[in-house]
Amino acid sequence: MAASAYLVALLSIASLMSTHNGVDATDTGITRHYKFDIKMQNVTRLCHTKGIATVNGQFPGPRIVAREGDRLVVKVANHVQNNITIHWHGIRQLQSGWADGPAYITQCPIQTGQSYVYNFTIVGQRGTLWWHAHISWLRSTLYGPIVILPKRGVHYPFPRPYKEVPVLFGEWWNADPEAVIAQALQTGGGPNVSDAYTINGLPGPLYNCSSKDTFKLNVKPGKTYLLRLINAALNDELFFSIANHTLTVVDVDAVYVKPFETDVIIITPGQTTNVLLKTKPYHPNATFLMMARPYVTGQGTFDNSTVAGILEYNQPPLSTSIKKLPLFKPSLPPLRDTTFVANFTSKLKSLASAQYPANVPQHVDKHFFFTVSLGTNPCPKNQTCQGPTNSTMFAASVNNISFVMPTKALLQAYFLRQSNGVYANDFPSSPLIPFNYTGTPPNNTMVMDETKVVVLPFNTSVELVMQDTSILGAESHPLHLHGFNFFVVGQGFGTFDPKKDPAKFNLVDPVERNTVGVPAGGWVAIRFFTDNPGVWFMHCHFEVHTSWGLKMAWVVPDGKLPNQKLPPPPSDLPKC
Ligand SMILES: *[C@@H]1O[C@H](CO)[C@@H](O)[C@H](O)[C@H]1NC(C)=O
Ligand SMILES: *[C@@H]1O[C@H](CO)[C@@H](O)[C@H](O)[C@H]1NC(C)=O
Ligand SMILES: *[C@@H]1O[C@H](CO)[C@@H](O)[C@H](O)[C@H]1NC(C)=O
Ligand SMILES: *[C@@H]1O[C@H](CO)[C@@H](O)[C@H](O)[C@H]1NC(C)=O
Ligand SMILES: *[C@@H]1O[C@H](CO)[C@@H](O)[C@H](O)[C@H]1NC(C)=O
Ligand SMILES: *[C@@H]1O[C@H](CO)[C@@H](O)[C@H](O)[C@H]1NC(C)=O
Ligand SMILES: *[C@@H]1O[C@H](CO)[C@@H](O)[C@H](O)[C@H]1NC(C)=O
Ligand SMILES: *[C@@H]1O[C@H](CO)[C@@H](O)[C@H](O)[C@H]1NC(C)=O
Ligand SMILES: *[C@@H]1O[C@H](CO)[C@@H](O)[C@H](O)[C@H]1NC(C)=O
Ligand SMILES: *[C@@H]1O[C@H](CO)[C@@H](O)[C@H](O)[C@H]1NC(C)=O
Ligand SMILES: *[C@@H]1O[C@H](CO)[C@@H](O)[C@H](O)[C@H]1NC(C)=O
Ligand SMILES: *[C@@H]1O[C@H](CO)[C@@H](O)[C@H](O)[C@H]1NC(C)=O
Ligand SMILES: [Cu+2]
Repeated sequence: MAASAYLVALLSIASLMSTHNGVDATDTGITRHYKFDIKMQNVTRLCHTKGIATVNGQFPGPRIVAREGDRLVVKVANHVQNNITIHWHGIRQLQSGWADGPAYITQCPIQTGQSYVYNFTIVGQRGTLWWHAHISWLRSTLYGPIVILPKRGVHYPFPRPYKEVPVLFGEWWNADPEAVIAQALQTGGGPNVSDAYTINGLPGPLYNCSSKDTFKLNVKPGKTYLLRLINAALNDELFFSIANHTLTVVDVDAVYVKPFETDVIIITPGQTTNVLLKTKPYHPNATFLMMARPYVTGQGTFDNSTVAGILEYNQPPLSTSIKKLPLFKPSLPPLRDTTFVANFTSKLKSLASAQYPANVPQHVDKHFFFTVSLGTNPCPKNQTCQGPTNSTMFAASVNNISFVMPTKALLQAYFLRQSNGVYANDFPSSPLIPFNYTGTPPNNTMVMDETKVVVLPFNTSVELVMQDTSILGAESHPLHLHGFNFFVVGQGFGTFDPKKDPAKFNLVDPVERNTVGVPAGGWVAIRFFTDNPGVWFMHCHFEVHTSWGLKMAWVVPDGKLPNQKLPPPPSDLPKC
């Protein structure tokens, strides 16, 4: 078994792709085994060498490749001093909530020397997802791609690419990110910003001492490449562009979209975007930079640097060498170009074809209105803090509740009917004290610190409007929902108007995804259907905001039918 697991892990996309034209349409999926050994590895970036937590010594971590319908069995063994969990970001986890991974939500952490087997199937998804650690800030180095190919014999709804390339954006700190967030939570201030962004772990030539650490994409003329873009950065939405090349967006968050062309992509942490890159018909006698840098909405300091990689055509004309070719740079939107972002997101639509329908809930059983916001907690009495004032610490909240992490896992507490003392069921469905959310902010910025959930009956269609607020400055928040995809039926700036705005909702072909940017000073409306029993985390995918409490959970009890029930926990589920 160990040998075959290793073999599967070594399979490249290319070798899987070679069987892609098979004719076996009755494929019901196979089981793919992976072994993830969490261990320290010394790596050097920006002339700093440090030990980082990795999977199997790789940074970024290993690529998981599977087909829609396959089962994944991943044994995670923890050989580092930190507690670890792994989350399979965007995987629906139908009836397999025990494998979802957020620490203290669906499981206790895998402690040093322990292991845990994540066992789940991929149902009805195709495209790119990713895995990452889901405890504290350890995902800064523990992340990797999940490539989901269509079922054997099923084609993409776009021309078959010549090659497929995962492109992961990350964020690098010379310091230990665990020390960075620990310091911020202690002082109440904003955490130190990163030292670089990375493409596939490499900062590239625009940073000091990093030009050899550059991601290079070697291409042939006249071919179509599928780039699987993943934003694994901790705290930054990113613009991305490749000089002199147009990209065609075909899939987001492992759901096909109506293709559209663009020179620039905006991608929030947690999101994935598959794009087709058509290379020039002839060798262009040039090389091209691909670059990413942040889209910024907040007031705080941020890492304003730029990561670059190189798009290089192979076999330059005999008379020239690659080094002598002219280099072109893409132009990226200004850091605060909200107009570009609104324009881009308005172009995202579900494919909504007969084969890939958009099953948008047309009626709503339960309505929710959540503010997503910054706020404050009081500074401990004997301390001077670095929050917005010296007597406050930064916090963040949903409906003014800053979620307090329990010390037992919610899913276990729910399943064993031991929620008493762990969590309460009375998370409010709308703010307790309404105000003009995008007008003059209230004087009192204090949050309530609680562990509360919403219980949603099985088979319920839910509409959730998420509203940013002006408390401590409007800022966009990439909200990620575990356990479900949702349809983004509407969004806008200012305060949501329940009388006028629903009339403009798109219930025909809205984009379906698992992470959506709530616009700075605006709102977004999503719909989803509770077809999955379990406890499902929802949180801002800016890690700093999650650390400050911008998170909550939904509890969905079992349905009546046998295939609507959560099975008992696996025997190796970690304890706490
Ligand atoms: C990393 O480097 C340190 C200091 O040079 C060394 O002690 C340690 O053994 C190295 N760790 C690994 C996993 O190579
Ligand atoms: C994974 O889950 C399936 C379905 O419950 C089960 O048949 C299989 O034995 C499990 N595999 C492992 C390695 O736990
Ligand atoms: C954060 O930055 C400050 C100022 O540069 C520095 O003194 C501090 O050590 C840094 N904190 C960490 C955890 O690296
Ligand atoms: C790249 O684009 C620039 C302007 O954006 C143009 O001047 C240049 O000729 C282009 N180069 C190639 C090789 O396409
Ligand atoms: C590239 O250079 C070669 C040889 O110098 C030349 O034949 C070719 O036309 C050039 N191609 C383009 C697109 O400029
Ligand atoms: C980034 O921020 C630093 C410090 O605020 C500033 O000096 C620099 O000009 C900024 N760089 C860019 C590209 O905006
Ligand atoms: C949106 O972007 C397209 C190009 O992609 C541009 O033609 C159009 O003018 C933009 N619309 C707005 C409102 O900025
Ligand atoms: C503040 O008081 C608490 C308990 O009274 C103590 O544990 C902590 O070390 C003190 N902190 C400072 C900065 O003095
Ligand atoms: C905290 O801020 C207040 C008001 O700005 C100021 O009067 C006070 O001296 C500050 N305290 C410390 C310890 O810096
Ligand atoms: C909320 O505040 C904004 C900005 O000041 C203002 O434009 C809007 O009219 C206010 N809305 C209501 C309902 O008062
Ligand atoms: C809020 O603060 C403003 C000025 O900072 C003050 O005029 C107003 O009375 C305060 N409102 C309340 C409810 O305390
Ligand atoms: C790891 O998790 C256990 C169980 O929640 C906890 O008791 C322990 O303090 C944690 N250890 C570290 C190093 O965080
Ligand atoms: Cu946020």
